Amino acid sequence: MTQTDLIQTIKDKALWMRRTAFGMVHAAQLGHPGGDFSAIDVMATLYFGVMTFDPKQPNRADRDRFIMSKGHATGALYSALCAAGYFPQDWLQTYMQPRSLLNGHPNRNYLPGVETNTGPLGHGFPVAVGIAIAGQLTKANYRTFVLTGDGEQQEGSNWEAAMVAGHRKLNHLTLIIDRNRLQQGAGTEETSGLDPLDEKYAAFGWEPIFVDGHDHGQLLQVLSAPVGDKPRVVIANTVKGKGVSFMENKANWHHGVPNAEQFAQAMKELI
Ligand SMILES: Cc1ncc(C[n+]2csc(CCOP(=O)(O)OP(=O)(O)O)c2C)c(N)n1
Ligand SMILES: [Mg+2]
Repeated sequence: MTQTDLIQTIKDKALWMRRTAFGMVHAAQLGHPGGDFSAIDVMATLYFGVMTFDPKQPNRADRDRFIMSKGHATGALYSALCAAGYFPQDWLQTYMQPRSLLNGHPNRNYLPGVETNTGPLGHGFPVAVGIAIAGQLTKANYRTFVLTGDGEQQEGSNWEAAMVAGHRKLNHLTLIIDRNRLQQGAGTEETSGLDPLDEKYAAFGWEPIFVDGHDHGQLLQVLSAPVGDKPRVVIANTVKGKGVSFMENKANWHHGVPNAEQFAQAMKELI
C-alpha cells in the first residue's frame, strides 16, 4: 500500500470510529464523547498504520501493546478494537448495558485486546511502564504505546512512572498525551497547569515531540519512527469533541450525551 493509500485508510477508519462511538453513546445515553473524539485520530493511526498485532491471537507474546490510560474513552477504544477485528460489531450495541462485556471502563478479563483495566486516572501509564520494563528485561522487540489525557497528567502516579521510564531508558515505550487542554468541566491550565510538558518530560530523560493530533500523516510519521535511545512522549495537540461543530472545545461534552436531534446533526457532519 502506498503512503497516500495508508493515510486514506486511517482517515476512513477514524470516520467510522467517530460515527460508531457516538452511536454507542447515543444508544446508552452514557459515555465520554468529547474525549473519544479528541483521541480517535491517534487511535486509528496506531491500530491501522503503526502497531503489529493479530486479533485472532490477542495474547501473542510479540504483539505491540496499547494501553488506554484515559479509560473513560471507551467509545474510542471499543470502536478501534472492533474495527481491528477483536470482536464482532453486534457487541457494540451492548455498550454499558447490564452484563455487557463492554463496560464504561475497559476490563481485560472481558474483552480481547484490552491490556489492562483502566478508568481510575493515573493507573494505565504506570502499568505500561511495567510492561515496557518486562520487554526490556526479556530483550523482546515489542513496542508499548500508552495514551493518557492531559488532565490525567495531574495525577502524581504519572510522574513516578515517567521517572522510572527515563531512568531505565525504556526506548520501546511511547507515551501519547491527548493535549486537548480540557479536563472534566474546566481547562487544564486554569485547574492545575501542565505547561511546559515537553521540558518536564525532557528533564525526566524522555524525548518529547509535538504533533497535530488530528493530522494522520504527521501522526503516522511520528508514531512509526524507529525507536531511539530514550522513552518518547508525543504531545498530541487535539480538540475535545473534534469533528462535530457544536461539541468542539466545549467542556460540557466531556460526558455530555446527544438527544435525537443532536445525534442526527452529528451524523450529517461526520461524513
Ligand atoms: C482518579 C480519578 N479521578 C477522577 C476521575 C473522574 N474523571 C473521569 S475523566 C476526568 C477528566 C479527565 O480529563 P482528561 O485526562 O483531560 O481527559 P480527556 O480530556 O481526554 O477526556 C475525570 C476527572 C477518574 N476517572 N479517576
Ligand atoms: Mg483533556
